[in-house]
Amino acid sequence: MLSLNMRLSVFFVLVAMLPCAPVKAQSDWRGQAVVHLEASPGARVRGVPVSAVQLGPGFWTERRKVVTEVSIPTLYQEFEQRGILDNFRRLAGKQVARRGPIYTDSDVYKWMEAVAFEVQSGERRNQPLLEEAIRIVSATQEENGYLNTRYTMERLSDRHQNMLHGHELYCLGHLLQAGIAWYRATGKRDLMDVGIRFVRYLQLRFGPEKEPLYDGHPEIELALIELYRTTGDRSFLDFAGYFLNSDPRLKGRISQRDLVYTFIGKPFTERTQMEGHAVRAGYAASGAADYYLETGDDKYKGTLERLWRDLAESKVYITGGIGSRQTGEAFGEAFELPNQLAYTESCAAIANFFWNWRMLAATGDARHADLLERALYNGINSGLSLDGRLYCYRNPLELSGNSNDRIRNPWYDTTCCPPNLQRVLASLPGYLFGASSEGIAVHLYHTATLDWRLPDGQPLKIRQTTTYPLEGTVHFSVEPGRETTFELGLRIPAWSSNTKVLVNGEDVGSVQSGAYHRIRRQWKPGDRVELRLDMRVRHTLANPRVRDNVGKAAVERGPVVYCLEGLDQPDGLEPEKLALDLRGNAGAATGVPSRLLGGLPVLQHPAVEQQESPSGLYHPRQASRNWKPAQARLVPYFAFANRGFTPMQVWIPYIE
Ligand code: FUB
Ligand code: ZN
Repeated sequence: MLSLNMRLSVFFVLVAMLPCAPVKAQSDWRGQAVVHLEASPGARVRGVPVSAVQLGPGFWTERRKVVTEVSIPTLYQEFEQRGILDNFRRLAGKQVARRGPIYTDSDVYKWMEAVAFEVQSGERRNQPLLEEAIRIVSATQEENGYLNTRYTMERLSDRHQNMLHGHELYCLGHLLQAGIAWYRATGKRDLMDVGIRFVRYLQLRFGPEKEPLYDGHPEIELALIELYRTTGDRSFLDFAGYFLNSDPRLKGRISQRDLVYTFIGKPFTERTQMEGHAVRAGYAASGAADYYLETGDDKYKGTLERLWRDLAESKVYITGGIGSRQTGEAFGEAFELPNQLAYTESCAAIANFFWNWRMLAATGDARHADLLERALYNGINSGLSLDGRLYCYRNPLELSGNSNDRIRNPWYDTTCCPPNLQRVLASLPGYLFGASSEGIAVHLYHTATLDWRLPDGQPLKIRQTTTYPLEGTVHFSVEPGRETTFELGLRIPAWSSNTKVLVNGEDVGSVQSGAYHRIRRQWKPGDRVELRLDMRVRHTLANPRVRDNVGKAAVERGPVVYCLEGLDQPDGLEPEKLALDLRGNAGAATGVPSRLLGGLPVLQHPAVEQQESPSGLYHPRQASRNWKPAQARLVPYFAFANRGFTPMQVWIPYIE
């Protein structure tokens, strides 16, 4: 009599020998956006392909250049030096030990996805490395479709044994996303088919009426839904729904602690707040938004809206970072937003960005674009050093300048953030514009040319020219193939309180902030639009329930949050003795553009310096404080800790 395990093995070998049900890929691989919503019933705004947007000179072009020339090749070297690629070669016979944490395969896949996005943009410098990585990865797939360097050979018996913390499906999700991005770059299915074979393997064994399956780190949902969009195979969407809805047989099998930490184990629609591990919760919400976009299920929409409000109204940092607690890398309670202890992992800000992109697609609401822009310029952008060699895992809002706190590093044992940052920046052209049944929306401002089409299929080019976020003026030239009526929607950020829009030189009148300004008219080739955003320096206060920020203000300019770094302060001014002077003309800060800091201005801000520091831990309150006028220097937050160890703070005491 064969044991159960042996019978299962025979079964899987037989299944592997059956011809795999072919999955047709949608033919127009060139026309697919990062999140491809062409046929999605719940989408009000859809993205355009990365290849349809050519970025011109400017802020993100500089950042992307650094990613291409420095970050991507150096991370590949790190993978080689640290045996991460050898983990795959080992399965093809190389005599080495497996290295790295259980989820390290996913770091390679995210890196691959980043390069595939570059190729979508026409940047082929790193393509040979990617092709080599595809060969290495593909060679290790088992006959039955399984692929993971951890749960094999001497650890084969661990396979599927620890679904809660094992990351098998998390790694597969990233493999699928890499395969899809590569397919959309080249039309080549090789890597995507590797992922599909793994999914088929799972679908044979797991699911409703089969063995229950769950993933302790949401991610596969996003990937499966994108695979559905790419191939049209509905079983992938249903499989994602199976994870999101949670197998009813799991009820009672997952502890309360893990229900919170992993954000799985009960139906997504029963969630009432953002909690637990921030990346997991953010990816789960992104996957759920994808599910809504494909199914139009209103229960999902209601839950998503509720969770989003919970986040936006009480749990997001001003930098767009999320996750307050280092323990469990988790959300805290409402308004629990410590600065120095903030966990704010780069991946968590990215999850916030992904989620808001999908919410924007579902609703068309500018608040989602505002939040994703906030995360992009600040909490995500800070994760990559200016030279592209170092990465933040945490992105705190205050640092003591202690050299033990090595906030930027070339590598982390858990190196999830570096390739995640790379894939976001590589895919960025795909996030500037949106298309709807009414016309085109502009979500993000940067010099760029969109070469796309109108809903009726006729070609349309839009060129934006700007130095944003250095300045707030954006010029558009609109080039439809012929004269035609459609809507051009310009996002007016909530922070732009005095905005002007001119069409062919004529002021359109009042413009509402925090909304899309929709210009519906008959456009003819050569029409011009000018947008003038309000780039005055702003002072922002936090709700007093954020105890760390009481009596402090943050300084913002456009989408960029500023911070104060000790090394910039003149005459040895000590940051802890300094308060911003908001009396009189609070907007008196002036800016001097600095090449060093992403080309954005360093702000000279009126301040006061406390003369005597009272000694001792406690002291009587003084009736009047002895202040001396001073000038504080502020730099963009994303550039913090690029010039050595120095104290830093985003929230700064003020007098008024
Ligand atoms: O568990 C995989 C990744 O490692 C998570 O997304 C990050 O938060 C880090 O814990
Ligand atoms: Zn990370």
